[in-house]
Amino acid sequence: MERHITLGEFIIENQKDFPYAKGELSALLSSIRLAGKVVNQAINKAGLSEILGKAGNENVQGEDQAKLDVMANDVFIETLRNRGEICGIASEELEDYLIFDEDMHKDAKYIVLMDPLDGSSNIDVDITVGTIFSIYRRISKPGESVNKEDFLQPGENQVAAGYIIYGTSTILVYTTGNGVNGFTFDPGIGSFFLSHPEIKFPDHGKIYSVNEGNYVHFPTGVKKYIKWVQEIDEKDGRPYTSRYTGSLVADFHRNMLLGGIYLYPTGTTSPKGKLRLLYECNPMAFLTEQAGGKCTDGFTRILELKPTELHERVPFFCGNKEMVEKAEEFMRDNQ
Ligand code: P6P
Repeated sequence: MERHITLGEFIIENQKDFPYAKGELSALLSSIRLAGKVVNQAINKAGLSEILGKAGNENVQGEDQAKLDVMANDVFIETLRNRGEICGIASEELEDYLIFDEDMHKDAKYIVLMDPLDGSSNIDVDITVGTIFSIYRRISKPGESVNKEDFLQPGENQVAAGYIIYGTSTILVYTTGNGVNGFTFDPGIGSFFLSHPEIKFPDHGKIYSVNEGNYVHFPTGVKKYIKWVQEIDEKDGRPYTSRYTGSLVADFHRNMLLGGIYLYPTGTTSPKGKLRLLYECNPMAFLTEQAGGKCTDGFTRILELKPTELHERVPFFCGNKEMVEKAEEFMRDNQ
């Protein structure tokens, strides 16, 4: 009988994996776990509580904010503010970063970057959405003021990253650099239980995820890759299957479990691609590499990119190593 340990037990058993193993990881992840439970409950009853629809304002991306976007952002910020380990937060939903400067934060070592509710355009039509988070050690010294450089670190500096997928079940998936593990929420008990130990991309993938509505705007290399995956080649299992939900967390989770590639290339409507380097690409890239996959902007490893601004966007090629390398080959040959 497989032992179903809770997320809390798992974190404590693996505390040694986290730098300064003085319980910081436990505290950080337990606040993310708590906020995830609150957001999960709000999402599950959104249709009944007048919390669907637009909040009537735009976020820094110029996108209509859904009421649940705002709610999720507030829940994570307030829950994380209650931790002494965190000195600041940057969120896809906020123009600038937030500094936590109460006394309890003065010796804090960590910062959190997050997309509190990714894929929120799907909320009103009951399609899976997710929360994405990254944890970094601050660069400024405890006691110094938190500054923008703390938030503009390359993704390879992440000490932890993960997501919560609010789907047919709610699963928290995270890594601290020692593999990827998934925990399914049992609402009857109110705990997350280890359900997906040591997740790895399968050796071969046959799923491609891209919004082909933007095909005419894609770089030639992507157009040729898409035509290649649609050719008949029984030995190679082509044509591959197209699966695209409009929710990165849902497409990523499925592709990591079943094998696949997710692409958000450049296009005239998104000259640098749509996905945000800090809040979507870096955490997913950390998870990808820890699960044996590959994640680049078509040419360069995502985790090595040096951010220059909080909301910068980059092209995103993410998934099975051999699938990403094939797409990169088309990009190289068609520059
Ligand atoms: P499009 C959601 O807004 C998101 O950031 C990802 O979750 C999703 O994969 C992508 O954008 C969808 O973008 O342009 O295809 O609707």
